[in-house]
Amino acid sequence: MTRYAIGDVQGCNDELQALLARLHFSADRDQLYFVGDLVNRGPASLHVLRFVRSLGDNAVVVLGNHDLHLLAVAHGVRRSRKSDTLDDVLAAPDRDTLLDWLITRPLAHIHPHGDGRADLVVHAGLVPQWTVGMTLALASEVESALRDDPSRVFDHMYGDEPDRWSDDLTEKDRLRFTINVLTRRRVCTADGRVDLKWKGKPPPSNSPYQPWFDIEPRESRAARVIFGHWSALGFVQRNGVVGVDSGCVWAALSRPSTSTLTGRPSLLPAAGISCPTTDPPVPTRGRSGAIS
Ligand SMILES: [Mn+2]
Repeated sequence: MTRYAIGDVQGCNDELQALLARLHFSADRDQLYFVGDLVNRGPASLHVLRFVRSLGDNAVVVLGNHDLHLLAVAHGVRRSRKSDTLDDVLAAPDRDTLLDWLITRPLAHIHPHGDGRADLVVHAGLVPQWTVGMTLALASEVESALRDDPSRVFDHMYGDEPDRWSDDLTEKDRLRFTINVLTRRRVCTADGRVDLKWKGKPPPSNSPYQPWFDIEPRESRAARVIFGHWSALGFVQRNGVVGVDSGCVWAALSRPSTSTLTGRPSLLPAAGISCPTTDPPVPTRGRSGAIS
């Protein structure tokens, strides 16, 4: 069995299928880890949802900000934005089946390797103060709240405050902060203050804000963290993390989809692949960015 981590698909079904063909993916044999944002911006969110759901236990999906936005729109808490491409999902005859499946996906997933190592999968990032255990507990609290009363979560989800972690946050603020960190944030300060507006390339080295995984000390080092959400960063593997959002949707929107897989690795809808479950790790394979 091979485990593949796949970056933000964002409705790019043709590119996803082409990537899986290139990997010789077998649903009987292999497992896919999607780092969130299955939907929106691209042209085929409905097909992506149907396909990934059909994989059953062979696909692990964590929720991204676009997935949560789709759910908030479906629950009538939020209106579609002009740039959204979610209408096919919202009008589908099987929309309830798909959305009921989507809303029960986790915000963080841990995969223990059995030898003391583990992979932690989230969409965007963590704060330096969170351990792996805290991250899973906070994600679990959001997952329970989404199951119990989704509209209540979505009502309070939008907003950038609080911008710093504290053990004393109220339940509502804790839910929002957890969602913002796990699904939206890219940079923070050494004391954990987040700037949710930051997009584009990482800040200059003299900025107090740095990529979340470059802040030391980071309490989540017990696991390798696999994440997406930052297409301008591209594929990154350092400091105990693997970032796999290589911006498929932006390449796909500006180029014919058939060219996507013949281009540079950064045009792939996924970069981080091949997480072997046996030691020693298989070596990096070719240009598609195998991780070990
Ligand atoms: Mn995202």
